Amino acid sequence: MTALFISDLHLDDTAPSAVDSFVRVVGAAAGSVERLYILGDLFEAWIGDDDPGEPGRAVATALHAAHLAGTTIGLQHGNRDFLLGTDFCRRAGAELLPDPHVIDLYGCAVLITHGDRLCTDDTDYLAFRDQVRSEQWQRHFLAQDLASRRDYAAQARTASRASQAGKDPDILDANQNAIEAEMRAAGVRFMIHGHTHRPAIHRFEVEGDACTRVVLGDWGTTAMALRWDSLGYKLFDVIGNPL
Ligand SMILES: [Mn+2]
Repeated sequence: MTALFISDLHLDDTAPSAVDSFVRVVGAAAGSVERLYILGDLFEAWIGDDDPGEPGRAVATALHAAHLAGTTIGLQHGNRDFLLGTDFCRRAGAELLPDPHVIDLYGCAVLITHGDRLCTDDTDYLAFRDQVRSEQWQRHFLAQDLASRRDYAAQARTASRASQAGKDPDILDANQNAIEAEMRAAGVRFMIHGHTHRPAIHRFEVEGDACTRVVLGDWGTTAMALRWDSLGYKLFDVIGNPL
């Protein structure tokens, strides 16, 4: 069994080369990787499954081909594409997973999450998150026409950039207490997440137990992904190195 974990592709129609990289990686994974996990922010923005535009179509087509080749695809929401729904997942042959979610890898219980919930020092963001994850907000948003939703998404992105630029970088990182609380609550000693774009393998102790936290990287000219098979796991550049 081989599992591949990726996140933070932030695909949109302004950077077709990133979509091409994704399609290439998924094509190489198809059939040879048994489980592909996408831990959020596959898209830079998602305004609803009824948006007919690229890159949603190209991504769904590539994922569905991998699904048909025997790769199980698990998808989590990120803070940018939290409106990805059942219709997109059906087209992509993917399963929408809850966040957080615990999976079993060779007998090791591993918690997977996008990671934004761990950034507990960023209280403005967590308040915004609560608002946009409410059913009422989402129903109201999705009832608007596509042009209005597109305008809102563009404004939200500009506001998010401005807000992040004024914050101490430490505030935007995962909080160690939140990480440990999450691991204790789930009863795991291994966690994989994305979101912060700070790829690394962190080792620490919780209640005397050795714990590991793997952070995946965002996609640019390189993309740090995690591969896990019977020999162990490694964080590597999935764009520069064939699978
Ligand atoms: Mn994110």
